[in-house]
Order: sequence, then structure tokens, then C-alpha cells
Amino acid sequence: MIRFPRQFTWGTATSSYQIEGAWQEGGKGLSIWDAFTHTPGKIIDGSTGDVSCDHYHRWEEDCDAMAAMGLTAYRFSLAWSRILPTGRGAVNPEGIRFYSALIDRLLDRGIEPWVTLYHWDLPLTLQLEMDGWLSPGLASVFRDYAAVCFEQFGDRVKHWITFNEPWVVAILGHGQGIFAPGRVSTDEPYRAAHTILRAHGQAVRTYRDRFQPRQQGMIGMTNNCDWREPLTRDRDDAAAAERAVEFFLGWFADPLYRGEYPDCMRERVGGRLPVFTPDDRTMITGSQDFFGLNHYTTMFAAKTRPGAAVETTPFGNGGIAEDQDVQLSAHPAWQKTEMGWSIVPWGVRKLLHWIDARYGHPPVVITENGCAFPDVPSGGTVDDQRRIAFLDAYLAEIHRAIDEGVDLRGYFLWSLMDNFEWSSGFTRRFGLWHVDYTTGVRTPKTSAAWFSGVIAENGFVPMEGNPYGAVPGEPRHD
Ligand code: PNW
Repeated sequence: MIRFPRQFTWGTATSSYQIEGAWQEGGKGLSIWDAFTHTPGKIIDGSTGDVSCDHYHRWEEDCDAMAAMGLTAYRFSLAWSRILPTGRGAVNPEGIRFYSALIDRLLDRGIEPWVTLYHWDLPLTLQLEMDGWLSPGLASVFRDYAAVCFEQFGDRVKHWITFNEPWVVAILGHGQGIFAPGRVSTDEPYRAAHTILRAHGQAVRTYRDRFQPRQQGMIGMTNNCDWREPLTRDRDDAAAAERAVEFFLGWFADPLYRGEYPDCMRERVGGRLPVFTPDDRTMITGSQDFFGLNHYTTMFAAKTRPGAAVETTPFGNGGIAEDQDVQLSAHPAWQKTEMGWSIVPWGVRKLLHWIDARYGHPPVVITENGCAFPDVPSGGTVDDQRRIAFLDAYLAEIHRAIDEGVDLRGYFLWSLMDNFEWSSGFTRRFGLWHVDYTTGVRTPKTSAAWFSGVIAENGFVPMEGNPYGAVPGEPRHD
């Protein structure tokens, strides 16, 4: 039996645009994701989040079903445009009422709300009028929105996440253009990221000055990072793997903990990388109470070898490739989820150690981890044994990292229910609950009962012969 530390937080995660629907109800303004999904060709199945899981109308039953599973924490995001329909100015009371009631019901059911302020659904007006995150001025607009949320919900919300995965906003939204706002550029990712870091800093300063002393909550940012394992023992490949993680995670976490972008980024990106003013640096350094981490996969990294086979994942390779000079690949024996992401459980342990070492042993919370598989209902349930095997294998490595000294405080599974998977539309299912998008009916998969058991026991008995348990490539010796 593997047991987790007492007080370990177990939860599931979702985000507003992916589950709520009701895109034009309750006084909500439009967001960049409403505009993006309504642009032909952007989403592989032509779908939108207009209705999605219809959580906006089913939130009560959803809370009750979460409670029945024994969940003790739930991470969700606020749709900025429900609270401030044009991003700033007058507050929409219906939006406040919706989230307030949700928070109350969760607490009433013994579920702690972990609230993300920004999970990518920027009010469309701010994109059109200000150019979104490309405008330095958006930082203070975000701060003011954050202050409304602290004011309205901070008496009950004790865990705040300012931003979900700024890397995705920067690279997929402003570099590759496959996520909203759909821009393609080699310098805009760095500019957007810079505004986000400044916005985070300002919001945290506001929280700490005006709310935290009274409300006593914790605040942080959530960053995503895959692990990069050196392809060979060659020194150049080790350096490439290190560079890849610095370009992925150090880009955001270095400013938060060290007040500066990684050296390798400053050297390689040069004039396209913005510079922090002394004030910004002071504001951003030390601006999180916990390290939020989303982790999904691992790849080998090597120095670019001309002509070598390169693996491209569905979402590109972790940054602006030319800036990094890193070539990614996967071990031929690695199995993959339906996202095309390799299942390499030991990668999460290595990444946790990397974070622990580089940032001085911070408290870490895994705010997302999970997998998509083609889950087909049959006989009233979905028997998703592969998801259980995935979770069993990843949680075993996560537990080992804790044993080895990493200060890991919690684990949130992505996701509570199947939902709108961004540019993949409804073609990828990450949920513990299967969702029928024509009827809205939720059906717990086998993994939901398994995860309930983990929470109830604060641990689990590892699966024997887990097909994802003994994964090669650590490190690759040839
Ligand atoms: C995260 N990548 O997105 C998000 O926080 C969720 O909203 C999303 O549903 C989940 O992971 C599953 O995709 C990511 O390309 C999207 O590396 C893309 C990447 C990583 C995370």
C-alpha cells in the first residue's frame, strides 16, 4: 500500500470554457475562445464550447456527484467575461451570483474550491481594443479583475491560481496560432508571456496588500512542463535537455523565484525577450506561495542533428524550436495516449526533482495530470482500465518523489468530466466521468470509483504488472 502524507490534497480540475456552455447567458460577454471556435477551420471537429457539458445549468448535480465521490478539493476557473463582460468596468451581478453559489455548495459538501482566475478565455473586448496580452497595459486590467474576485470570493476561497499555463497562451496562442487568439509569430510569445508575468505580479501584490492579511489564503501560478530526458550521455544532449526545460518552465518559474529569465533564453532570444524593470522584478520575485504544476508527458531531447528524424507532437515541441536548438523524439517502446503524448511515469519524478533543486524546495501542487483515451460506454459504464493504469503508474512515481524529499502537497486530476478539449474539440476524453454531449448525461467511468478509493485511503495498492509501470529510457544508454 502506497500512502500519501497526511493533509495531502486530492482533487479534480476543470476550466470555465471547457465545461460551462451558456456562452451568451447570464450577462456573460464574449471571450476570445468564443470568437476562435466560431471561426471555421480552427477546431478539428468544427465544435464550439457554446453548450459543452452545460455545467452552467448542471452545477448543482455536478457538485453533488463530486461529493458522492468523496472529492475534497475541486479546481475550476472563473470566466472573466461572466464577471466583467467587457473585461473591465461594471461587474455583472449574475456572474458573481453563479460563482458564489457554486463556491457555497462546494464548501457545504466538504469540497475546497481552488480557483483559477485565467484559463485562457480573455474577454473579447480586451483583445479587440487592446491587442490582449501583447499590450503591457493589460497587466493592470487583470489586476483589477483579480481584485474583484478576491473581494467577492476571497472570504471563502483559500487557494488562488492567477494563470493557467502561460506557456500555452504564449506558444500555442501567439506562436503557432493553434489556440486563441490564433497569432503566428516568433516574438509575440515572449511579449505575451512578459505581460502575463507582470499581471501575475500585480495581482499577487494586490492580494498580499489588501486581502491576504484578512483572508489568509494562498496564491500561485500554474505552469505546465513536460520532462526532457537527454537522448544520449553526450554532453551536448544533456545541455539540450536542460535548455529545453528552461525554455519551457524556467521561462516562467525563474522570474517568480529568481527575478530573471534563464540565461540561455537571454542569450538565444536576444532583443526579442523583454527586460524586467526594477519595479517589475521586485514585484514578481517571490510572488507565489506554492508551485502549481501541470504535467502530461516526457520526450527525449538532443542537440539538433541535421537530417535526424524529429518527432513533432500534435502541439509542437515545447517552445520556439529555432531559439532552443533542441530536437525532440520519443522512445519507440513508449506507449501513447490519444493525444499522442508518451506515457513515461518516471518523467514526472525527474521533473519534480528538477523543480525542487532549482527553486529551493518550494511546496508544489500538481494542478493537472491525466490522459485521454477513446472511452466507449457499454452496459451503462465505461471500463477505462488504461486510465487507471496511467494514474496508478504516475501516482507511484509522484509518491516516490515525495519519499525522496520533494515537498508535494496535492494532486488534481485532469479532468472531472470529459469536456471541450480546445482545438481537438470533443474528440478527446480526459474525464473521470463520460459525458454524452447530446443528452448531457454524465456516466462515471471505472476510474472514478478507483480515484474515490485513492482519496478515501489516501493511497492505493499498486497494480501488479502495470503495463505502464516499467517504461524504458531512463536514461537511454545508447
Ligand atoms: C492543459 N501542450 O492544456 C490545460 O490546462 C487543459 O485545459 C487541457 O484540457 C489539458 O491540459 C489537456 O490538454 C494543455 O501542448 C494543452 O503541451 C497543450 C499542451 C499542454 C497542456
